[in-house]
Amino acid sequence: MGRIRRFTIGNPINTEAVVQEIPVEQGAFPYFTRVQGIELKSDGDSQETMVQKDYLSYQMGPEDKVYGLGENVRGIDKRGWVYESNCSDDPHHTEGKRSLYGAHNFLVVAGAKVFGVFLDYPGKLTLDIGYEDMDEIRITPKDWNMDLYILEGEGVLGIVESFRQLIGRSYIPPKWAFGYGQSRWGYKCEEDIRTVVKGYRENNIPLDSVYMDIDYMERFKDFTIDEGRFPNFPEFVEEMKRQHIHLVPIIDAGVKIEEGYGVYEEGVENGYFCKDEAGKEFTGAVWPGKVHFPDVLNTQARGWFGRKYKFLLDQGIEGFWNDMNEPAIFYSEKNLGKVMKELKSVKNDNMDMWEIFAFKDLVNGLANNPEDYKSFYHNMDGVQVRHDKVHNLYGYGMTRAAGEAFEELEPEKRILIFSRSSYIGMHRYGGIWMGDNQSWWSHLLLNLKMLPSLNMCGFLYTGADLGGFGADATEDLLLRWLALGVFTPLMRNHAALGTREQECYQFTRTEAFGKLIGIRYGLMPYIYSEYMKAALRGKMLFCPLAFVYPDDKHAREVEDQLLFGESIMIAPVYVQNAKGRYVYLPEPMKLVRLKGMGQIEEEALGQGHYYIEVPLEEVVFFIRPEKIVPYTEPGQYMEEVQGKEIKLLHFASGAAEYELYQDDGYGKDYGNPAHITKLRVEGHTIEMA
Ligand code: MIG
Repeated sequence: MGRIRRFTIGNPINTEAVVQEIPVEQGAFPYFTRVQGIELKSDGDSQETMVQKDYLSYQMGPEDKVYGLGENVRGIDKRGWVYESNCSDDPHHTEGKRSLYGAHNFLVVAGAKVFGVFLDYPGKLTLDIGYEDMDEIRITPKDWNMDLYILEGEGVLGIVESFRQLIGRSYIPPKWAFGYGQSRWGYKCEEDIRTVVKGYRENNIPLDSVYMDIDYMERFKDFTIDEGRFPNFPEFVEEMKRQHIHLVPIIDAGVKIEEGYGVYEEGVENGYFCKDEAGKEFTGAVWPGKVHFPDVLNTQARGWFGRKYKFLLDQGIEGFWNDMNEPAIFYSEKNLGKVMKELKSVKNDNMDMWEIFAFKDLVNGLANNPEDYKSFYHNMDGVQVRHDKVHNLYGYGMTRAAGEAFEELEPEKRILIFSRSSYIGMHRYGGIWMGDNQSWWSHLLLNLKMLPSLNMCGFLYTGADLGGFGADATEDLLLRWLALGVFTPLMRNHAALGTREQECYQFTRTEAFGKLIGIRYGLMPYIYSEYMKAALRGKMLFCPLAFVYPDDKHAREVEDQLLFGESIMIAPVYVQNAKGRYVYLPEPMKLVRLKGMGQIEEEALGQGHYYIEVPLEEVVFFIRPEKIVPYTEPGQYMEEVQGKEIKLLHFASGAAEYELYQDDGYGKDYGNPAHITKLRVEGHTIEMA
């Protein structure tokens, strides 16, 4: 095992990101130096200004690569950009952004020296990885109160494994949550959901869950059901279960202000909401109009909010997604008044360029305004903390609320929960989805690149909105995206209100969709086993080639292929109209071509570069030497796959072994050795193509 060293700067807030007690070392920390002083900076209009600099600096070598940062834009190698940890509700995941919904401050530098660094700091943190100076890492927190962990060990993988030990076991969802799910913002009533289920079942496209977006609620109030749209909800949940469908409702962070609404009234009575400077409930606005934010960083308030999920558990619900928990704020009551006044002063009948810009900026600046985040407070078990100092913990707190409550309310049963916003530590309580991406080919690739970075930070149960959330999806994009989604633990197609309908049955090649998603179910023995082992043993599920073949200079550069579990390498097609793609094999591998589970072609290939044809309807992957992939016959839903005969794909020349993990998919006796079955094959001489 590697070495973990902890250094404390100032007086850090306890985020509970880590689960191991590491003694604090005194003295200077290794690798980084703190640089302080005055710097002249040009502002882009050739104006020079003096700025105070104060950051942690690391001088990168020419060969250094920098991995990590979980959910973020750009590459697997993070070098060459400046990132921020500042959880943001931003639906434009473009290269120019610095922050998405999560804050995952873990990096591994790999070059002449290999080490990891975790900055346990819940405020805004700037991570410049070769932006100001191509060869320097500069890390700048808002204030100097943090725990800094330095990790050393056997290569990148060794360091990641010690980090995962440090932060504790990743969340494990119920098995049905590995099935395919359909979602869309806009399903409004029972009939809309029935139509979706019918569309899938009639076209023989497998389906396990349908997600319920905000419209199921009564005027967007958490823990309510609109009775007009869902006249008998428990009965409807049952009706869906009879068709083997799990309904997964959304929960938003803001609680509507409304007399007579129990959640609001209890929250006010007990002081469970975040307060402003004056000690009054802070008022922001989100979907329901004005809301208060539950103080999920306070133990009592967290317990209270978590127990509210019981309202839905009691009606047969077994899974949830937590949204808007950066927290997103459309506007605050206080700022709205100010902006309205200022708007009047710039508005006239003939606005010039500057006036119209000012006008637009004022309006756009209402949402997620940094000033608002400085204007409310948490009661962290007796200590008043201004929100911006702990901003990145809010989504973590909300999902922890749910996770802790599930332990109490359903101790024997796994409940599905995943969140939009997160911080390291939250990976123990739930998964995350990657937020509001777009129906763009570049976002298919971004989805792939984010997977290993998230795994490094403990987030294993994750996936992107397949087909893309914003913008209109095309049939080929959805097919290609599903061919990646076949491997992601969360496999969910989700789309925004107003975009083209993208349920698989809306397109022409329904048979191809059925076969493609069928592959997910067929490979479930492997997918589930690998997930469980990765979670229980603290390993990567999706791994960059560079981590496994560090001495192979081609493998080190590959950013569009990943190892998935111990046996498989994937290389999805992410370019429109491409008939296939180039693939690099760092060692001999067996190509497996699936035209649905019924038609499997195999071909052994030597190490090297190949152009591989991949028709739209097919899934292609590669099996590593002496490795096994268990599979089975697909089904229309998870329960239909459970217990079917296990068959083996393999690429073994000698005797090879595989540990198959099987359990009932609900229980929590994870460590039970009876869950592991050792599979063996006696290989044979392999003919290379
Ligand atoms: O501001 O609930 O990321 O998945 O469909 C949009 C509506 C609010 C954002 C989520 C998205 C969801 C949408 N929500």
